[in-house]
Amino acid sequence: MKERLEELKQEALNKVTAASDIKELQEVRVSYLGKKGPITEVLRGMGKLSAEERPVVGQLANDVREAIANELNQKQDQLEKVALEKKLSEESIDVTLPGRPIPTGGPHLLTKLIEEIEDLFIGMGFQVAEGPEVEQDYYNFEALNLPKGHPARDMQDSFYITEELLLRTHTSPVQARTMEKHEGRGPVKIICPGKVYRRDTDDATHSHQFTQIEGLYVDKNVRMSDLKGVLNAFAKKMFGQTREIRLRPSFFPFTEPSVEMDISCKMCHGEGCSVCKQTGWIEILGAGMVHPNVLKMAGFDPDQYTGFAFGMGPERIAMLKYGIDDIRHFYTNDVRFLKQFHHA
Ligand code: 2U9
Repeated sequence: MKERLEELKQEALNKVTAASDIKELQEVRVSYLGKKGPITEVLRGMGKLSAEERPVVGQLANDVREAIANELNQKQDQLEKVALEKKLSEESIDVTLPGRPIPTGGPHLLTKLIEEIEDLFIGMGFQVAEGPEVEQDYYNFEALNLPKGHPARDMQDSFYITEELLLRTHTSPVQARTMEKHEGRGPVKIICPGKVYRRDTDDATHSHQFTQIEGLYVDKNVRMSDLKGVLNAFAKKMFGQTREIRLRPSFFPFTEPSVEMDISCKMCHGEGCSVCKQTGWIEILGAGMVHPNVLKMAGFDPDQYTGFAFGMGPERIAMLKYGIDDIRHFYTNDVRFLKQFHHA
């Protein structure tokens, strides 16, 4: 029996030495130290031994067991260490490698331009006002000196929802609503950016939906020269200090007198070229002194209060500023177009 135990010990230790991974080692542990293993088998046969031999063989069996278990544990530690080192080396990260760029979006060119224009006017004391895109006929037309039957409110030109509701055709109803809220007391000094809708067939210069920024300043003693000063400051900040402005007489139902503002052409410095259609000037916006009827309808006394208003199309401004030749580029969202105006 002693020889058998020594033999088993040697056999087990050889297998421990030969084991190359933890799984193999576990198999050795189960087969030699498990309940059905050969050492347990030897111990079962101890009943046949004499009383003197029994404790000696028992002690030896325990020593063999312990020796195998020690060897197994040591080998296990060693294999675990090797496995951990392998895993760590495989998973090591080189933090000095350059990162992979993640594509990011950004605000739309029009959004950025509108915010830029807002900032310019905020710098001159204006506040930003917004209102609904589905508007009442009253605020969109009636309150702006466009009574029912007026040629400028042709049903063909507007998206009507019901007889009294439509998609706003300009942002002017926001000014009308804001004035009404002031209950006849100035000052009202606001700019109103937003989407507007017209029943147009889309082409290079027309879109059924586009954006506007309109401004309104109503107070005592607001004069045409205030309008000219504000618009001149805006044009120079937006297009460059060397640009000149000029006002030409025009007509809008909601302003009297009305003007259109041009800026001098950057391309030809007033000489005449294709950009300015040989005139040396480029039309930028419309403006005027708020019509007394509009003041009255919004609850302001036209004998005490005067005001100026203006309106512009951010698409047109962007097209001039960046040489964009088709208004549809703003709305078809081709990323090759959009990306050109996206600087992180
Ligand atoms: C109130 C009183 C007056 C707003 C004005 C214009 C002139 C104008 C167009 C230019 C090109 C809009 O983008 S565009 O299509 N606008 O020329 N808008 S004065 O006048 C108002 C508005 C509200 C209560």
